[in-house]
Amino acid sequence: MIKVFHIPVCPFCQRLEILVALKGVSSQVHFEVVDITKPRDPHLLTLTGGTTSLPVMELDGGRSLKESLVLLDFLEHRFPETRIRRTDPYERGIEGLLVTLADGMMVAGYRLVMNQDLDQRDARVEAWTASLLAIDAFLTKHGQETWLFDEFGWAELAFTPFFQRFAFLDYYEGFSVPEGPDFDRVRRWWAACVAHPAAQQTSDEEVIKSYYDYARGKGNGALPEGRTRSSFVFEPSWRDRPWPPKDKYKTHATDAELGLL
Ligand SMILES: N[C@@H](CCC(=O)N[C@@H](CS)C(=O)NCC(=O)O)C(=O)O
Repeated sequence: MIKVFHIPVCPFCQRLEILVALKGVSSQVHFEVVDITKPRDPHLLTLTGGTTSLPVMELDGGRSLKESLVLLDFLEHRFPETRIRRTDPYERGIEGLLVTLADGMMVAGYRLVMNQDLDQRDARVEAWTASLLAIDAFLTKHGQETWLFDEFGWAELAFTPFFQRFAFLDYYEGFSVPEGPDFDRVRRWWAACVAHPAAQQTSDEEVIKSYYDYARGKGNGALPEGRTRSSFVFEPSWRDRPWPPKDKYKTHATDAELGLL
């Protein structure tokens, strides 16, 4: 049994969950939940070599691996019966190239949702828009009608968790993929990715409620000023909490208003 320590709603961790679902090996990979709002268990720090970010994979013989793309590669080779990566060397290179664009888009999207300064907003929107244009151009050149190749594959599973997190941009910034033909290709890909049956581990509601602190400029369990409970706490469950205020630049909700007490 392979054990993966993960944070629910973490997009990097969800990449692994999607791959496991696509391969149909969920009975052979156990996902153990870690509460990001509490100090890390020393055992986890041993597995990661001291870093706090997850996912991390525990293997037999005291071995471990981390970094989502490394873990995806491990699982692809460990369970070769259903191949998700392309086997043709050139096509494999193309999907690898597209995956290199995921980080830039992720950073630009997170910088936009975490922005607290209205004067910075246009520049951050521009950076995020530029990252989408690059993906659109890549898909227009190399992609098929919907997917990069003939079905939801390696590149799709690397991007989809972030497309789903960007429900927070729509909610807190009133901003999604821009209108217009320059974005048609990436918009079509995005819509197909988030609707794929293997990628339904989270929902817009869970993302929007959990990432309220990001919208207030604080990531990874850090607390915005005046608050004592993170929006990533497990109890009360996000399901039982009210929707947070949308206007992150003006309204700063308390623990009580967020239903966190
Ligand atoms: N490059 C890493 C990034 C993982 C990452 O940033 N995970 C976040 C959650 S989304 C995390 O563990 N944050 C908590 C922390 O760093 O303490 C990967 O691809 O696995």
